[in-house]
This record gives sequence, C-alpha cells and structure tokens, in this order.
Amino acid sequence: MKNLKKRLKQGETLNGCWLNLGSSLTAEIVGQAGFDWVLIDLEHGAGSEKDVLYQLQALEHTGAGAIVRVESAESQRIHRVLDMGAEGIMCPKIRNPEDAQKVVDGLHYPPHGHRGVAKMVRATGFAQHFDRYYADSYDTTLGVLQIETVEVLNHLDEVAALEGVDVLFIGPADLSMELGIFGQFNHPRFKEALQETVDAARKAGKATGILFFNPDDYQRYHDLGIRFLACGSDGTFVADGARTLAAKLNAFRSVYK
Ligand code: 3PY
Ligand code: MG
Repeated sequence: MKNLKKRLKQGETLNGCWLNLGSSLTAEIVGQAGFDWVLIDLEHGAGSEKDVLYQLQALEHTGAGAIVRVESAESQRIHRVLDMGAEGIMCPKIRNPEDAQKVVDGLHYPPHGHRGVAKMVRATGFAQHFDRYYADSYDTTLGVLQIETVEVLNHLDEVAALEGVDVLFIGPADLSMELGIFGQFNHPRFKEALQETVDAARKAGKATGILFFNPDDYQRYHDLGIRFLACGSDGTFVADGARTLAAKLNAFRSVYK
C-alpha cells in the first residue's frame, strides 16, 4: 500500500495518470517515473481483469499507488480487483446517492459496507496477514466516484457526505458530453459544475480529482482546490513520444536527402 487515502486526508496533492494499454510493461515504466498514483482502466482501455493482476504485480516495487476503474458498481467487479491488491477503486457514471452507496458497499467490509471476504488472495499476502489487512482496510482503501452525469450534479452534497466516499472525480469528457458542450472546458456551465463539485467535496472534508491531457492545465485545476490530479495515460505517452520522434526523423530526412 502507498497510503493514497491517508495522504489525501492529510491534504497532500497527488499526481497521477491513467494506464489504458493493459500492459504490465508500460505500468512498470510509468510506475518508476515518479507519479504518486496510477489508474488501471477497465471501463475503457485494452486491458482485461486478468491484465490488472500483472499490472499490479509490476507496480508493486514502484512508488505509485494503484487504483482500478471498474466498469460498474457490481460488487464482484470491485471485490476482484481489491482482492488482487488494488489500493482503491474508481467507479464511473455515478448518478445519485444510491449508486454511490452501492460502490461503498462493495468497497468496504462490514460495518462500513458489505465487501465479501476471501482470505487466500494477493491483497492479504495469501492469508498471511488477513487480520492486519482487514483491520486497516477502511483506512487504506480509497473510494473514488466519478462526477460525469447531469443527474449527480443535483446530489453532490449527499454523495460527498457518504462515509467511504473519499474523492469526487470529475470526468471532463463525459461530463461535458452530457451537458451538451463536449470538450468545452472553459464553458461557463462546465466551470460551474467544477466549482459545485469542489465546493461539495470541501464541505464534506473530501478531495476532488480530475483528468486532463495538457500539463499547462495543472495550475488552473490546482488553484480550484483539486488535489487528485491525473494527466495523460501510458497510451498518450507512447503515442506522443513516437509521433514527436517520427516527425523529427522525417524532418531530418527532408533536410539531409
Ligand atoms: C472522462 O473524462 O469522462 C473520464 O472518465 C476521465 O476522467
Ligand atoms: Mg468518463
């Protein structure tokens, strides 16, 4: 565990990125690069649940804490990735407090939720330290809920106040799409939704997060009080590096031909 939940509670700003290639090798490279956290994506991206295991193993010896975005709040989806050793989960498309409670139920053992118990899993050292894992799990398992539907904007205070909800994470692509202003991140309605999310989280003593692709947006979001920041993905890093290099080589070829 890399103590993401504890560090957020202490008010730290945590820098992260997405992993959407389903690759244990890019997970390892990115994990060694200096990010505080990474998100292994099962909602989108190329990886399967089995690939999550290999990515978590690759990340184990790096400084990056790993959370997994599950495809739905189905408890089995949440249990399986937590049992594999994920430090928390992100759930997309939360609409209301009932959706949020379903996530919390899958995330935590009683009395905080209804997570199913399996002792012989990777997260517990294959039963070697189940008691310790169980005792610490509420304080170490991070619950990240995505704010990206129009409906949830009417329930932000109730969702933020739920025990077990740690981060309200804005999904800018889906949220702007649902608001009918796709990609217009400077649109007044988008900015208003951002501010409402930050305000609700702050009132409840919770953190706010967002994904962006241009590092120059860091200050804008940080100034708003967003502290769980993700920029780019292993896919964008490979694509950017490859395109930049290919363009340079092609430019040299046209000069030195
Ligand atoms: C979105 O932008 O919709 C996402 O889910 C990524 O944060
Ligand atoms: Mg989304």
